[in-house]
Amino acid sequence: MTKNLKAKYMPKTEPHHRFLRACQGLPTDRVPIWIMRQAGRYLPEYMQVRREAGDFLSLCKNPELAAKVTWQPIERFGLDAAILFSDILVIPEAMGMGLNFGSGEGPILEPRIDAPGDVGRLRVPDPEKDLHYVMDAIQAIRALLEDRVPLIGFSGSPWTLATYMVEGGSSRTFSRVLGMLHERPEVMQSLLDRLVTAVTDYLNAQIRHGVQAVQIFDTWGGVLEQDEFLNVSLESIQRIIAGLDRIGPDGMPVPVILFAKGCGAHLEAMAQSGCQVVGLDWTTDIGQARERVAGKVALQGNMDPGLLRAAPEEIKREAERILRAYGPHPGHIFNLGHGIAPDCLPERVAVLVETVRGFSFSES
Ligand code: 1CP
Repeated sequence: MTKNLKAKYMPKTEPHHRFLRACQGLPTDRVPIWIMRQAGRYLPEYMQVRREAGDFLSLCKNPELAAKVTWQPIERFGLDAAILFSDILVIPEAMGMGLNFGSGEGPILEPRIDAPGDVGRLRVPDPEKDLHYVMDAIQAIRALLEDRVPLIGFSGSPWTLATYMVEGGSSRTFSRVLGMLHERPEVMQSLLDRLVTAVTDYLNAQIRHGVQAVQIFDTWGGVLEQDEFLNVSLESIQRIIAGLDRIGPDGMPVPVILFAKGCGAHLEAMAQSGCQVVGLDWTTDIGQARERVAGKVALQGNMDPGLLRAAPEEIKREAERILRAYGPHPGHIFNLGHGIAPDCLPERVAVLVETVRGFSFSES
């Protein structure tokens, strides 16, 4: 009797989805897989919905269509997690910047941030109001998923968002944003501080509305010199993680995944940031990475996205090499080391997913 009562009223803290279990380092029946940028231009069905929406940003702002494209790669490949269809740059837009995804040449943010007064004019968004379309999309996606797979929410890191805001878009040299960091560090710090508040509020709102894990993308962390990565980018990420509500509305823990591209040298520091999972790009050996952080965090990754252009046998061989390099330990989530390219063939993605889903250590 006491036992039954206990079973009924104890909070359920052990998830059943293999992706969420792997995030917590719990054993799984097989290694879960999802793919960064899994919903996108390489899928003909995505292009069709994008045409229906008119353009990319209108698609992000239409909750029903955003839910539809979130579901497409799950349905096609049988992936183990869905990721909210949105973009990291909706935050600078909600802070008051103009955002345009021009055809071809990448995003444009204007007017770019330069003077201290520009930072002062940026508002800290109220996610329920200024980003309500994201919250509506989360609810629409959860309804469509029917708990078949968990939903990952996300944000860019303050440093990565700052690169786009100061450069006015994508960059190859990062000269303006690095110039601000070195020559006017106080302006950079005030921008990062504002972004820490904005991102913390935004991720907490995503959690309240039903995302079951969150990923922080520090795509451009690797542009920074070593101490700068730790003191500038990772420091601001740590403040965000410390401010997150770590239990979702369903009473389950909400794991945090930290993906910082080009930052494999800082694995130990990232593992101490408060996150549960570190995402690796393809330049670090995942077996060695596991030895460096075993028991502290789970690892996500880390196949070179360029290898999806290789022949099917080579894709299979590489996926199996990564699975064996990590070994038969809990806490591995298979993924690419960065987002999938728009020219990738969906059939090659299917080869990868089937390889991971069919892999078992007992047969190897
Ligand atoms: O349809 C289109 O033409 C738009 C292409 C596209 C898509 C599908 C962009 C433009 N963003 C997205 C969606 C997106 N972006 C998702 C959700 C989809 C999914 O993962 O299934 C996510 C998580 C992002 C995150 C994002 N946007 C990052 C971090 C991840 C990464 O790849 O490093 C970054 C840096 C962006 C900025 C961005 N968005 C889009 C472009 C062209 C860019 C610039 C990239 C650059 O500067 O190189």
